[in-house]
Amino acid sequence: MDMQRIPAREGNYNLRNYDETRATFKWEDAHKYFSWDKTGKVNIAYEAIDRHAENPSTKDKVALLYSAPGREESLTFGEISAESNKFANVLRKYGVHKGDRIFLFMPRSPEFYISLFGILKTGAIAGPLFEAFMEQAVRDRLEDSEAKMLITTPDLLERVPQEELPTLEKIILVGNQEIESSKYIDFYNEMEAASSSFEIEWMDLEDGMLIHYTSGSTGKPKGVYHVHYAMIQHYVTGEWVLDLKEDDVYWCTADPGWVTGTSYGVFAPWLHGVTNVIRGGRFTPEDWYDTLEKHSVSVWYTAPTALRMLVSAGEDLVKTYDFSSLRHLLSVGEPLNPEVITWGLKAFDLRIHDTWWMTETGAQLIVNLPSEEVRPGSMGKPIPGIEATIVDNEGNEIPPNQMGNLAIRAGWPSMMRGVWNNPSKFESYFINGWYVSGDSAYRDEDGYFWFQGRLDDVINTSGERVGPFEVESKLIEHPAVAEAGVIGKPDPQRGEIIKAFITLNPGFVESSELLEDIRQFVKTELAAHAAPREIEVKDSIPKTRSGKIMRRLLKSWELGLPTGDMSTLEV
Ligand code: 6R9
Repeated sequence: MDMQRIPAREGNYNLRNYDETRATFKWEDAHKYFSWDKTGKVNIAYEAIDRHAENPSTKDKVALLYSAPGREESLTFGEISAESNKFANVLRKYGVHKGDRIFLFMPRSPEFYISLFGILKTGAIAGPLFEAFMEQAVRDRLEDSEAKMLITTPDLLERVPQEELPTLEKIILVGNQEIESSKYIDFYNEMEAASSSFEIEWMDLEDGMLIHYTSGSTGKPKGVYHVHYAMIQHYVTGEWVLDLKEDDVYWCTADPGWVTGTSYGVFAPWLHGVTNVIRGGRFTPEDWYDTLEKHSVSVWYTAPTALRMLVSAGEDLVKTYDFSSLRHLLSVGEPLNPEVITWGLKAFDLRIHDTWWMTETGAQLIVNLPSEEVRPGSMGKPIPGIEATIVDNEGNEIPPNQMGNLAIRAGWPSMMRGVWNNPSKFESYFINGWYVSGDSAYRDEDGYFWFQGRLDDVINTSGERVGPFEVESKLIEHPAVAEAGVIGKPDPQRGEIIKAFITLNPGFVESSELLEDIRQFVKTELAAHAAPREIEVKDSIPKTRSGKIMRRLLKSWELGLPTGDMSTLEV
């Protein structure tokens, strides 16, 4: 079943002795990299930014290399430190304190990163929102977290239902606009007046740092809650897995609205003091290649959908660029097809290193290390400090080569510490001391893990996690839709696309205009990436006797598979 195995090349990798490190490593060993080893107090903003700004040899090093259509900018560690101090002062002035939830809803921009570190410096908990979210998605998240402030742009403001968010005291607007309400604060005016020195809030290791909302198969999105101590794992995986070295130019393509865009788009590179490329917007293959070439990127962390798009763009395009600086390639978010790895060897003369983890896990857990053999199709092996296994439904470990639920021994540093407002949801992840991921996988005799699929109905489209329930709920708000069932349909480029089955209310007749209207409705109220690419009208939607939509049956229909046990189907 294995494709050809790809051995590691000779190289000066940060982690060269996996087995030995695995046998001896304790998380406490990594405390020495941080100032809290002496003080017991911590702030990730200090370790990622201020520490390098205080050091004369790194103060003027470029931290952020930003480019977007129409804007190019670079900021040093010293500048981000000073600017985020200013922003922390602005937040303090308006009453932000430790533990408050402060949300960010804006495109990737230097202001985003300055604001994020400003928030963290006050001890508040940051909540980044993906810029494509529409009103419903924004409302759900700000409501559930009882956000006190929001930083956004005038363009995005119309998607914020302010009247329905009683806890939202102020909105900081990044962009030129007339300020008409006492609720609005002008980012640039306030920054101009603010002092660039700030007494950082020293936190305990287990104090809150970040909330990322993510989707499950039922209910509204869950606020996955992370603490400052997570940084130890961001740091260690930055060293071992990203293989970061002082002179690297690193680029992670993920948006900071998703966990990869914070853990590996912000924290891991800056904890290592590495120059970090941030590219705004969604891309074409030409944009990706331009960015890699223009900034002489040396370490690139991206996603299978992006790589598949590059494959489709063809090998001739690759040959027109100079990628001689590139030395390490990584992927996350979806299964990485072996064919893409084979293509990577040809196109870049490099292996692509798959990594597995989740919003809930906060950092990489199962990875392909640069010094280890790559088995194409496998997610790799657990990093030192992590125990991973496969369990059955009762939480008992099962032998190699048998499929089951991928599970991790609970208690690693970057593990979520809660689901906001939902302790029972949090508890439901754990059984017998294992965190149970909901991904099915098996482990081979040599300890490599092989992803098989999701065990629930969560959809993974272009690496973005979408809950079918949210899409169904939005669909039935459309006047024409009576019932809806939503599934992920396999797609060669995007992994899965969203397909909706609906029934129509009396008086509505199926037409392509109507279906397009329904699609647009989801797109404009929830998010573009959550809008079904395909909608099929049915006479009825199959449900269990207790009224649950049988998404699995819909999927079997779609794929032309046998429908299996239908004994719970409503008749
Ligand atoms: C970091 C991130 C998590 C889900 C996860 C799994 C899928 C992630 C993967 C992978 C196959 C990999 N996933 N990495 N599937 N191979 N290397 O993506 O977090 O958005 O929470 O998604 O993504 O199904 O459970 P998140």
